[in-house]
Amino acid sequence: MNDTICALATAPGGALGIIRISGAQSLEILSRIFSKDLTQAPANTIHYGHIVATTPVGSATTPAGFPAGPIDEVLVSVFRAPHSYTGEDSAEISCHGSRYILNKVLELLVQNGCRMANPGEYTMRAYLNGKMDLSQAEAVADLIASSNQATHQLAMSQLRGGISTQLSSLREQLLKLTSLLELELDFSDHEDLEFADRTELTDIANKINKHITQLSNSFEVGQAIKQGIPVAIIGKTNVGKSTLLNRLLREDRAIVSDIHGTTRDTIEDTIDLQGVTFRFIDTAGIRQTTDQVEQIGIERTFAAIDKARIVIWIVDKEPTQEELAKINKLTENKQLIIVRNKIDKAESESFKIVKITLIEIYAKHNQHIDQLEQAIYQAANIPALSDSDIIVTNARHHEALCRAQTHLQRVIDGLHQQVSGDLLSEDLRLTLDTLAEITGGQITTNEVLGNIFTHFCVGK
Ligand SMILES: Nc1nc2c(ncn2[C@@H]2O[C@H](COP(=O)(O)OP(=O)(O)OP(=O)(O)O)[C@@H](O)[C@H]2O)c(=O)[nH]1
Ligand SMILES: [Mg+2]
Repeated sequence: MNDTICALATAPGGALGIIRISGAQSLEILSRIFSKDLTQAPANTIHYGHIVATTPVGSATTPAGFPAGPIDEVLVSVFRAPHSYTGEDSAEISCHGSRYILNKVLELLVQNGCRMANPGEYTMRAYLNGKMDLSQAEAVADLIASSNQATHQLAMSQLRGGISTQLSSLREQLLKLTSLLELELDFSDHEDLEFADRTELTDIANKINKHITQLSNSFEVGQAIKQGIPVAIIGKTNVGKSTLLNRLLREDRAIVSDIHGTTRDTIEDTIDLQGVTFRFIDTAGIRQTTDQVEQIGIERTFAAIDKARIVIWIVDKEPTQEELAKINKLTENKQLIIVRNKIDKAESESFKIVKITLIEIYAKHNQHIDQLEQAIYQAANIPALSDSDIIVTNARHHEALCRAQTHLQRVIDGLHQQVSGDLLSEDLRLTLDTLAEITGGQITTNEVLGNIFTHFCVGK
């Protein structure tokens, strides 16, 4: 924490490259290689100048491996503690994006006293200096990784303290419960005093439990949004599954032919619908076959159904009641969309299927695909991604919420079984501590922190 660190903060290949420096010595070290003295530079100022291997005043000889003249013409932004990203004195050098220049500047910084930063070290310092809590620090990594509107919005809400707010409200309620319980303990000898009875305590505990459950349950949809919502496209051979995949992806991704059993393996790709990523999986058509390879493909179809949240079942003629029953059983707990393809084949009349989403398309000529996309988006049942709807996306948070639930459940059971207040207090304390791990209140060991921040990119 005492070192002054440096790293390249931008991806290679751009017109500019930004080098970040942070730590107490930042401006002193930088001044040794910059054409101006920045040690007294005020906070939040930008300085134009040159990076040079030898300071203009001082030694005249250029170190081996460096050009005699300026290395680059740059802008330096100066930040002062505590008003910087890390909370420390820091600077950002905007260089030209040449790999040679950037390497030379970093080399010079290290020669003059900086250490190369570890992945996520800037954000870790920001956390340790109290600039943000741990869940916000993790949101920074999610924000950098966000690739669409939904993942961006989830990361932004977490960065703005969405989860932290929910947790502090839970904390307040848990503390209230603790104090009511302690009141019971302190005055339990006074028979004439009335306390909150245990039914009331149970009510409060149940309310908290409901809130925690809601948060931990949101993880499933959070994961789906982060990784792309899996949609399996299934049906008999030759009904047009691969044609539909190609229409949805707007490219000829899968081979289409009128030979039954064309697709023998699963084919996956993603598209964004209304800012949410969907992962479509085209599958081998389901039929009786003696072909071993096709049989393996069909087994994969069942595995794909298993993993999917949404199943699109394509038919080209009216399914029998028996087929319908089979599909319903196969897609229990999933959103099923029945798609009738080849509506151009005029001999078929309208289906009599009721109560199930049925979309009619003409995949070959790209007709009604937009209607189907709308149905897919609705089936995904994405909650409104507003600030008030907190969706847990982080596995560490989810794990802590589940543990907190276990502790709280012991409190609820204990209240019911007339367990003594001091034992209940202990479980309440564990619930509080476990929830505090999410924002970092109870996490101090370097190992745990190291683990969280190594997943960041260098320079953040
Ligand atoms: N008439 C008509 N033909 C279609 C339509 N959609 C697809 N087809 C044709 O149906 C045949 C089968 O299409 P595929 O997309 O390969 O069907 P599949 O379900 O992937 O077939 P398998 O991979 O064998 O299971 C091809 O000849 C397509 O051109 C449609 O809307 N109308
Ligand atoms: Mg196919």
